[in-house]
Amino acid sequence: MSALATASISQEVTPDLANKLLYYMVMMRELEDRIELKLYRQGKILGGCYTGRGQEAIPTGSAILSRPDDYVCPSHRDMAAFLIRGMTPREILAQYLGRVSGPTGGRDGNMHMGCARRRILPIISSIGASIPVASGIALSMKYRDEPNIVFNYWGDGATSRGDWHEGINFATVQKLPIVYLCNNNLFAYSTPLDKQMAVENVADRAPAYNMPAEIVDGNDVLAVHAATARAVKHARNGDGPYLIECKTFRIGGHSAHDSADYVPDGMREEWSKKDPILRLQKEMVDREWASEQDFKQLRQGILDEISEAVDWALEQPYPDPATLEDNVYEVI
Ligand SMILES: Cc1ncc(C[n+]2csc(CCOP(=O)(O)OP(=O)(O)O)c2C)c(N)n1
Repeated sequence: MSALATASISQEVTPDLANKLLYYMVMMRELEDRIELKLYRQGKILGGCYTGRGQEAIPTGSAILSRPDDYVCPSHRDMAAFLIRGMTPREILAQYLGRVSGPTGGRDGNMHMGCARRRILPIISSIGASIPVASGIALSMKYRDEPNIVFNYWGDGATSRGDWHEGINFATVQKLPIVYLCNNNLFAYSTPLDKQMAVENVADRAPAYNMPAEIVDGNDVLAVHAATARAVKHARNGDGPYLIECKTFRIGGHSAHDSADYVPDGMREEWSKKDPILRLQKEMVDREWASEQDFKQLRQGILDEISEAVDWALEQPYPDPATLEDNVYEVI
């Protein structure tokens, strides 16, 4: 089975679900903006700073369908997946600010974070490396006869790595319960799609593994949600992995230091018109579920929540240098 289909908008969306989706997309946007456009520029965040501006619909529309005992393996563009799994803005900000109260206890200052209790695999910096690990997690679930599944996220660039092919091959042969979410944002750092793969779509790679795949508009959170619901049903049913290729665009640079001058003129402006947040808001207004005033209130509440979390995180201590050698296997 390898049908490439364009998902239609789910008719089963309720106002409650739409509000939840909107909350997480706006929280991701505003939290990342605070991190990149303020804290990073104030010199409070060191090292790389990666955001998923314009891609919020992908982690939101999919991770919202995860159950507490499922596992999520996010990429560096999937802040909403962390939020949906229960990681708080306070914890995330403490992580970025290198404080002891963050998920890595101040060992790292960006998105290389996870949480075993919430079943979030930490982001692995080496692109493509999460795919075999996701296979391993899913295999353990299968061995234990657990009814859980894995959500594994990555970009188009990851699909040209050997790890991707090995991990997918193993998962499909073993019929592992995995939903793959590809954010195809048309660039892997500065490399455009046609310079790193000879097929038009990432989904075109799926038939080689006898894996079902579909292509969706990654800027349409309802379409991502509907496709994920199909994929989840497939994976929970024991029918093996399922790939959803979400077509999108990275509105910012690869990371905060990147002005992305390699992006052709006009492309960013064109994609900005397809902003996933504005799109859901329009849908909600058209269905008479919310008004512009509601959106303003929601955003203000989120901004207040973030400001409170920033103040809290800035008061947290840095790790004690005496703990430097804790949690390492061997000190040479
Ligand atoms: C093996 C490896 N090569 C290079 C890098 C540096 N790097 C980090 S993210 C990235 C781009 C990845 O592109 P893609 O998988 O499409 O994800 P996107 O950043 O577009 O979401 C690169 C080249 C890395 N982390 N790992």
